[in-house]
Amino acid sequence: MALINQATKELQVKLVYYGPALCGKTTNLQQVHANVQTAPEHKGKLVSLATSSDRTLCFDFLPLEAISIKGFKTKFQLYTVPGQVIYNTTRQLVLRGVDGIVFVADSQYDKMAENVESFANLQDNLKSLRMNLDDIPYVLQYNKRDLPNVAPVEYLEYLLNNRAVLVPAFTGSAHRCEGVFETLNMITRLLLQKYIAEGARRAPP
Ligand SMILES: Nc1nc2c(ncn2[C@@H]2O[C@H](COP(=O)(O)OP(=O)(O)OP(=O)(O)O)[C@@H](O)[C@H]2O)c(=O)[nH]1
Ligand SMILES: [Mg+2]
Repeated sequence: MALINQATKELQVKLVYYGPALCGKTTNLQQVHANVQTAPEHKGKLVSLATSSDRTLCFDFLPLEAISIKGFKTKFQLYTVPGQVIYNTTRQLVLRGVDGIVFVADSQYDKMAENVESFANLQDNLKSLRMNLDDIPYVLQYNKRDLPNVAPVEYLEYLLNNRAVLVPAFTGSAHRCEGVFETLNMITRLLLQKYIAEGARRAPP
């Protein structure tokens, strides 16, 4: 759950990058860490627990302190889940207390079943935590657009962006940092809108 302190105007939010194995979640965080425009003291360490072949074993974690937005000093905690199917318990743990989600899909044609399975797994895991994707801001990133065998964006939209409310979707080539900040900026904007609006509703008249 986001921690909002109206007195000190501080907001702390947890963002989780979700998606199938090898879709590029960790790469997104590495690019954010390498390229974010923030004072060094506001950029935390990128902590990764990986196997010897660089697959996320537990999670990647990157704390970021943004300069104040609309008067709120905002801290973002960015996590990725391990995409490999066997690590579902870890995915559930990482999702606990999530405020916003970036679902990273692998655009390659032969990854469509894995994308759909991972998106369904996300909804199942949220349910097991008594949460609902309808209530959580999320965006989609169609990654690996640089590869030759990618599905058209319309097809990815048809498969993944077909719920009652259409959500923002971005194409990306995360290893070249393309689409990485567009995606992050949008989810942070959605979160700030949500929490600042909620804060305003709760504020005394
Ligand atoms: N061609 C290409 N390769 C990419 C892109 N994004 C990531 N990769 C590569 O894909 C591989 C897997 O990327 P990761 O970021 O480790 O994937 P992940 O989603 O964290 O995988 P898990 O931790 O196993 O769930 C790495 O070799 C990346 O360099 C991209 O946009 N295009
Ligand atoms: Mg990873």
